[in-house]
This record gives sequence, C-alpha cells and structure tokens, in this order.
Amino acid sequence: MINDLLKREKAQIDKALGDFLLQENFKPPLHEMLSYPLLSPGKRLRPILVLWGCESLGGKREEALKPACGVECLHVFSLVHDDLPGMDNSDIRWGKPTAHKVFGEGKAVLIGDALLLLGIKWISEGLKNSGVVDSLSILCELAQMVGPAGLVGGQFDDISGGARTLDDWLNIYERKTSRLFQFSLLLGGTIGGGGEKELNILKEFGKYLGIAFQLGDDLLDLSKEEPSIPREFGVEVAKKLEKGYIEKAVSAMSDFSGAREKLISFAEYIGQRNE
Ligand code: GRG
Repeated sequence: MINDLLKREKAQIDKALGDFLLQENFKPPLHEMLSYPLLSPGKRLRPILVLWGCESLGGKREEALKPACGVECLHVFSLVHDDLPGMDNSDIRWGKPTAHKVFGEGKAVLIGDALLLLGIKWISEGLKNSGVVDSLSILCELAQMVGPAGLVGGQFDDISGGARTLDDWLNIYERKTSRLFQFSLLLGGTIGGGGEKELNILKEFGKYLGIAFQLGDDLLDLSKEEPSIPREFGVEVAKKLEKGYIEKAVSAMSDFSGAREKLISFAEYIGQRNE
C-alpha cells in the first residue's frame, strides 16, 4: 500500500516539476539541460517528505508543492555534482548517461549550480506565498543543512578518504544524507504551521531516517568499489544498524501531536526498500 501511495505522490511531483520548470521560461538549450537530470525518474522521496511533513500538521499540500519541488532541485544538484569526474566519476544515473557525459563537465557543473539556486528560489517563493512569518530562519537552516556544515561538508569528508571509525562514518552519513531529509521535514512542518516541539521531533525523525536510508543505499550498492559501512564493517553490522535507526526514527515520533501514520509507514518503507 505504501508503494502505491509513493507512486501516486511521485506522479504529482513529476508533473509539478515539469510545470514549474516551464514557467521559468528558460530558453533552449538551458531548459533541456536542466530538464535532463531534474525530470529523470528519481523516487522524489524528499519532496514527498515536505508534503507529508506539511500535512501531518494540518497544512495544505498546495502550499508545500513548490517548496517541495525546490528541495528536489537541491537533491538533483547534489547528484549531478556527485557524478562528476572529480567526485564519484559515474557514467550512468537513472539508467542513462550522467549530465557531464551528455553536456560536458563544465556545463554539468553549471547545471548543478543552476539547480541549487533554482531550488532556493522555489522554496523562497513557496514560503512567501504561504505567509510563513519567519522565512529567513528557514532559509538560514537551509544554508546550514545543505552547506559546509551539512551536506557539502559531509561530501567533502567523504571524498577526502582516510581511516575512519564507525562513528566517523555515521557522522558523514548524518551530514551528507540526513540533513536534506531533515530539511525537507522542517520545511514541510513549518509551512504546516508546526511549533518548536513538533519541528524538533520531525528533525530528529529525519536524522535517523537519513542514516538508515544511506545504510540501505550502501547495502543495495555493494558492487560499488568505494568504501562504505557494509564494505568496511560487514553486511550484518550494516543491516543491524539500519534496523536500529528505523526503530529510532519510529520511536522519535511517539510524542508527535500531528498525524504520524504516513511518516511512520515512510520509515518502514525505507527499512524494506529494494530500489
Ligand atoms: C560540489 C558544492 C558541491 C556539492 C556537492 C555532491 C554533494 C555535494 C553531495 C552529494 C551527497 C550525496 C550524493 C549523498 C548521497 C545521498 C543518496 C543516497 C542519494 C540517492 O538518493 P535517492 O535514491 O535518489 O533518493 P533518486 O533521486 O535516484 O531517487
């Protein structure tokens, strides 16, 4: 059932991404270059968290839709850059050639830059339209969670290599993967009118969810050459950790006063996914 629900959400987000991008009126070939990764068949998990975070606190999904698409732009920016020759050097993503393979490295860097800033624009426009009073605080959180203290910093340490303890690994996972999950929930919850207590619970939930998601990603991708927790510490250790983080995510929601069912089934989906 959760799979069907996620599929329906993905279809709505796919359509909205296409519509919002068209509304920008970018001239060819820029429009095609941005469409290529943005309208690829990603799972749209982060925008779904924005929508469900908003609805869990009684907010309207229409108000969260553009900011949710903005978060997807941030996610796709990170993947376009992650695939670059100087990072993961990946030739294929979403079953097709990566952006730098199609457009060249320089343009792929710019596509990532453009998506990062387009994401911030859509998030800001959504916040303005939904009348969130303290929009600057959430934009500041965005910079903190996606910037050098968060996703970019986590990626920085990840590609720097060197010896790592399990805690070092988990700390990298928390920054490079959890922060965007946390930001998605915080953004949705803020648009939904959540107070400090509920927003903190959503952030805690997103932290555990993100670590479990990254562990699951590593477990699904064991053929990759790069080191990861399952490769360094064993598949059984990684599976046990993943299960533990899903449990932590679910129990973080126990005091949540909003509607928590969908978010909890999302966490259970993360623990069982096979793609
Ligand atoms: C170069 C300034 C600069 C920033 C780059 C590259 C980067 C920062 C961060 C990358 C972080 C990263 C790739 C984290 C991995 C998270 C992860 C498991 C992504 C895959 O998520 P899915 O499976 O993606 O939700 P799709 O969209 O395919 O469904």
